[in-house]
Amino acid sequence: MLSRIGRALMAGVLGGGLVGVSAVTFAASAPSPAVFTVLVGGSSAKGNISSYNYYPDVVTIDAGDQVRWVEGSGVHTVMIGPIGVQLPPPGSPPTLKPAGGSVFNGSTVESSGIMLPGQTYALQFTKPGVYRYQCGVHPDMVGAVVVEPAGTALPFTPAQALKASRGQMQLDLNTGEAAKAQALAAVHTTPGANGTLVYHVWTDLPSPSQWTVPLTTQAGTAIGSAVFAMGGTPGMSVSVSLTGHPNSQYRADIQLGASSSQGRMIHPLSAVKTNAKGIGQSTTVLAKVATIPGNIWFVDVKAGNHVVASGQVNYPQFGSLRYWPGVLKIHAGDTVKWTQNDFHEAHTVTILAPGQSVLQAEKFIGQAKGGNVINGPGFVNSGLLWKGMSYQLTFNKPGTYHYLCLLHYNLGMVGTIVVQPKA
Ligand SMILES: [Cu+2]
Repeated sequence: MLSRIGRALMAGVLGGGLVGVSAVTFAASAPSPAVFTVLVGGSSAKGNISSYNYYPDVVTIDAGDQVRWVEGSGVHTVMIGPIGVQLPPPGSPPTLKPAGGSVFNGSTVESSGIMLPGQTYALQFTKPGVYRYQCGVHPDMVGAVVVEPAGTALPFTPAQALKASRGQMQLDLNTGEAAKAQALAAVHTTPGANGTLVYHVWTDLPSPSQWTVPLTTQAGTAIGSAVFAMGGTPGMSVSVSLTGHPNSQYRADIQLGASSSQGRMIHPLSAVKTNAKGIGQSTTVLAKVATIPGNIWFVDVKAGNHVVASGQVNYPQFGSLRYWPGVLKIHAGDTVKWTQNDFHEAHTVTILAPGQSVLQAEKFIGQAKGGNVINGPGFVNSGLLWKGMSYQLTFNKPGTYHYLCLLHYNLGMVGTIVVQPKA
């Protein structure tokens, strides 16, 4: 379904006259200026899975139209600036404060400040262009607004765009639900010292480290794929495989916000040379790119300047704000090792001392406290755990130990270790 949306979007943009290719368009019947809604963050019915995306994360509008962001789940911001201008890094003070007004003319920096569920933020766009925007809290949460000249026929009406966006959100949440099963299956033990066991607990959920994007012609025929492999050193590799004309060369690149957007290319990829059978493959390493954004990238394959195939990168963005498993039974002397899996967030593993409030404990949020052995009630804190980091704690005394994440306890990120007497 999503690849169809991607193609419809691509066809619409192509048909909008940017490259002079005629294609099916969906003429917007909304009043002008139209108001396009973008959902910010999502969560599953049970609340265990959160998604880190803007929906739709590419919204195509006409100059004069307004985009209205509606916060759905979690804590996010919207920050946008001129094309090519580096915005302040997420988490830095300017990204968390409101800035600007209600009109974006392409040359200012506009910021919503912190948005909580139910809050909205609206901007009218007056200058055509492709604008990337970001969340000031989550480094990999980005979106794009494609502003066409006033009067251009658009790929989606506001109602159609909203409907497509719910599909995007569901894909992210469904992928997160599938990762949950993987998380629970990963709980295992390894031998510890003196006949004890080490229990391996995951904090949050891992995102796919590899992602395949089908490359299709405008008519919808699949001619190849682009495979993104993350977590490599350095950065990410992108392998483009395709079947085309024999003994030919095809250009490939990554575009922002739409296929075939002249001047919007963000990463060139190595050319693909086909053999006598028309089969070719190339691999490009993007050294400075660690993860891919949700849906704002398009891979284009070109013969000369003509786009022969394209694919939208629908990379799912989700997390869980949970420990897996939430309740664990061990024996005195055993060790629990937590490993942080998600790149969207940092978490802590924190046990409060008797009578200690979360507010008191939060003063030490970034500091490891209490060591790696707990012999009874007392304050223990992992410090901030980012993706790939681990923390371990040996429990010597039987009892029930409740722990929490200092950043997300109020969203249900709590766990329990039940320590039984030595077996
Ligand atoms: Cu957390």
